[in-house]
Amino acid sequence: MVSIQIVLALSNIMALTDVIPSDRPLRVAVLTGAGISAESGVNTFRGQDGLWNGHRIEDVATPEGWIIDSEKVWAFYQERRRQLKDVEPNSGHLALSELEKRMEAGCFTLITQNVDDLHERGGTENLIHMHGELRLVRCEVCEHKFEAMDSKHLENDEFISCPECGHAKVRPEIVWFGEMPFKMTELQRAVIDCDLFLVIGTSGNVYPAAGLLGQALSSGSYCVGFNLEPPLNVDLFHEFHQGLAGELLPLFVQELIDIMM
Ligand code: BV8
Repeated sequence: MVSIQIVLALSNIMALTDVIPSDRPLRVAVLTGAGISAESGVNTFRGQDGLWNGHRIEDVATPEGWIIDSEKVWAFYQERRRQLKDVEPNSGHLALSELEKRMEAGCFTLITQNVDDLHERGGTENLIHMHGELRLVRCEVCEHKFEAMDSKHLENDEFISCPECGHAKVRPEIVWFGEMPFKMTELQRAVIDCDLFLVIGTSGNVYPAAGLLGQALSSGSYCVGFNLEPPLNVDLFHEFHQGLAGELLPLFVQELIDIMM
């Protein structure tokens, strides 16, 4: 732990002080991926042999997969919804919500690729779920969106019909491969306008999420990465810290808060 503190303290203080504007509040944008939820017990996407919870991603996270085998896809998301009650936010989630509390209103945006609800349960408020939310389902006929977390929704894997129009089979409110991520304009604005861009717990495999780092860099943001392994786009960071988000983030956030004071 001491070695991490020395590394973080030395690199952060020298560079971060210059990032903070003298004439206006600091603006921070954050992008998180499955790695920030890993210490809470939520499986990441790419660690095992290309399988994810025992499934090929193409079979369970694509519109084609939904058409071909809706029962399999529905059961896959029902199981992940049930798991939400067994996991809690970890120190990485809590560190980010502590940072948001110290920022001026409108100066902190957290963009997550994750569909779990650990950031909001950890206290983050200005949050964009660019790949959707496990807790929600959507009617493909009338677009009605609602939470499906009651016991009546989760006691079995029966399809849920739309309470608005009666359509027999609502879909997960999830962005599958080949579908456009949510709120792209809003999140790109936050990334382009920020002074400091933090990228945490993502392998840099999936676009357009992985492309946000290049956009931040070209708009002059100071870009800092935190990941267990160097991600595919590691060379783009001004600073990269290798390790567990749950250990690195509390230290980094405290250093940043001390500098901002
Ligand atoms: C789109 C919802 C266009 C599902 C998800 C070729 C090149 C470039 C792009 C493409 C291409 N072919 C196809 C594409 C596009 C495709 C894509 O990027 N494919 C990749 C695989 C090549 N992208 C899309 O389809 C996107 N849409 O492009 O639309 C379009 C345009 C116009 C009109 C319509 C459409 C949509 C992508 C969204 C897919 N949905 N999630 C679900 O969750 O059920 S993506 C899925 O992957 C999750 O959201 C996940 O978060 C995301 C990214 O994965 P990571 O978060 O990075 O997770 P991963 O396991 O990979 O890595 C975790 C990291 O954490 C690891 O590096 C590990 O070392 C680290 N770690 C682990 N523990 C810790 C840790 N770090 C710190 N601390 C720890 N404790």
